[in-house]
Amino acid sequence: MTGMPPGLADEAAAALGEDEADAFLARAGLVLPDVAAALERLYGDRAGDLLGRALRTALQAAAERPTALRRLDRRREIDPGWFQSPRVQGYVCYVDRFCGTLRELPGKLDHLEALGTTYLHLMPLLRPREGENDGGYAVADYRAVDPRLGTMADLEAVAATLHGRGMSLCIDLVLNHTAREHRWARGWLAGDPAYAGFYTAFPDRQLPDAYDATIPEVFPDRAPGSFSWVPEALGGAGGWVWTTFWPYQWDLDYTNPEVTLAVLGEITWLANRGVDVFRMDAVPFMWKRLGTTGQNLPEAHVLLQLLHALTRVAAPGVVFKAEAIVAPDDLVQYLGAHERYRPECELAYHNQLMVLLWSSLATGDARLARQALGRMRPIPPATTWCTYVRGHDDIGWAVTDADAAAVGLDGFAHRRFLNDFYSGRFVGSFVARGALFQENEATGDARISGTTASLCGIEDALDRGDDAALEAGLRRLGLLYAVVYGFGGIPLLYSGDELAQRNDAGYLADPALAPDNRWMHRPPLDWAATARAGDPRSLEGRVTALVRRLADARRGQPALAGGTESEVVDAGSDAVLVWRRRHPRGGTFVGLANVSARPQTVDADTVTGFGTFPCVAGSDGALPVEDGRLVVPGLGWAWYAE
Ligand code: OTU
Repeated sequence: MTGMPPGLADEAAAALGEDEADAFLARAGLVLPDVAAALERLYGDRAGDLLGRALRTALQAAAERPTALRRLDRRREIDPGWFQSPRVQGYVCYVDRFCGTLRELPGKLDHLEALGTTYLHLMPLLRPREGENDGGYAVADYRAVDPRLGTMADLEAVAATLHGRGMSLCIDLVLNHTAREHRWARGWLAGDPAYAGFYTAFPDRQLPDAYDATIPEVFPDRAPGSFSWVPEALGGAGGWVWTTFWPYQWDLDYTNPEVTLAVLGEITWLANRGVDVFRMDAVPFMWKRLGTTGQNLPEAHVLLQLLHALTRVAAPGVVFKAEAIVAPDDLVQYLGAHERYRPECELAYHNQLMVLLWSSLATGDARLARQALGRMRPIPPATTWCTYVRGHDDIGWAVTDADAAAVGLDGFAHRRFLNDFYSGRFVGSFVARGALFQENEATGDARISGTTASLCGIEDALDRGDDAALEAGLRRLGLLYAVVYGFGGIPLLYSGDELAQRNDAGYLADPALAPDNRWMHRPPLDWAATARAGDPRSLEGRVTALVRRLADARRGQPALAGGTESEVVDAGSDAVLVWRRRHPRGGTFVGLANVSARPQTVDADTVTGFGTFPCVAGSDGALPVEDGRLVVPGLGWAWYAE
């Protein structure tokens, strides 16, 4: 049995005062066995000494925690499921592309409030390296804001303003790697003993080749393999530095506990600036082992659990969101779905739902979605999903061969079909204006870039002046967001989607952005179009009205709270996705979405009592009943609830 490190209780009392120290020690005591076990698992003999140092890092952060944030913590300790409420609805944007700078942000919150936003995810904003920086995912300093966006004081002011409005703030935390310009990387390269072992370099290709043999490539077109030659490495002899992503993003080596402690210091320091949710970037990659894919290793989970527990000892109101774009069985693990539950991340991106929705629209068939969603393992009640239609990244077709085979599809052929379809190469039911991202000649893999509206066929319809195609495109966009807002979990509205913004070619003019076509779906928010959104007949007005309708309807649905999961139901039509949620404290919610262009009927009785529930929202109002079956119009959706 591990005890509290000697002296810690007195230090806590001195740093925090009696009352706060009591709460701090209670929190620490609760996670102590798990933290000690995690340290031992990762660092063996060194664990004993590390425990004291880790808890002292947490104590220091607790002592520095501003009063207003402590008050928020207290509220969240009383209501630990605060992020599971149906009133929590997200908006995702880049500060510069949304409003310019952090200073201007508080003045733009009315736009968000009108959309029902209570959770704001600001895309990478910590100081990145100069020049190419992967959209801010190459961080040179975790304790500074990108000067183009403002200062740390501005970020704190934004957090305080959001909290004042009952909103929470999410920022990206990129911990798999730093920019090669980060102080730690410079120190390591220069041989400073304080940073010894912070990164990994090999003198020759022997081990890099051995690792590369089983690690899939993330950016095969311009960054093949997982290592980059750095002439200054290894004392000037040169070495292959571990760089999973771009050559300027150097992977931190978490087998070194000094890295873990340093990172804990950065997380807790940022938590004290007012961040509520950390989007933990690229977590599957944080631990490596020869002969594996280098993703989703058990130690990566132990590491996350460790960082999570210690962060919450310092800042109990803070929540982690996993960004793990991996296969469904691997994905649920980030929510702590282990044999024995240990908190890890409270939130994770529901990449499966996102991918399956786009797949369903392309085929006009919901069977694959039903199959893959239906067999996902349950997630712990203390966690929930972030559901989304589009994000800042490409869409990678995470459809497993097994799920494809179960509905009579060939996985590889289906993924290829989806790439053809969404890059407009497939002349099918609608023309999606996406582009291929990271086409890999060797494996035949590729991913898709493009905005929601462009992928839904809206851009093509507008260009051709085809009103019927435009209507269909709008119905697709509406259907996607209706599923995402009604599925349970935090729905994320991606900036620009509220205005059906199309692909943006502006990035091609900037040499640092031009080679990465993900920028086509990161358009600056079109404020002129927000003015048009006041006109309910305009394109923008219609989409904005739809989002507001979803947001309003959602808020009033207790069954959309977390703590329970959606169950996918076969209601007798292969083209209609039907899901049902039952809230433990009463209330049932049923959602339907017809992914085909033709009307379909579903069996009202299959879904218990379903025909008798009132329709709380829908593309076409309450669904008509014919011969005991409900008729769902083409690309129509409806929410029913009792
Ligand atoms: C993330 O994405 C970010 O979302 C990207 O924008 C960054 O480029 C990247 O990390 C590096 O920081 O592979 O294609 O399973 O899929 O972390 C995007 C997680 C990515 C990875 C994901 C990564």
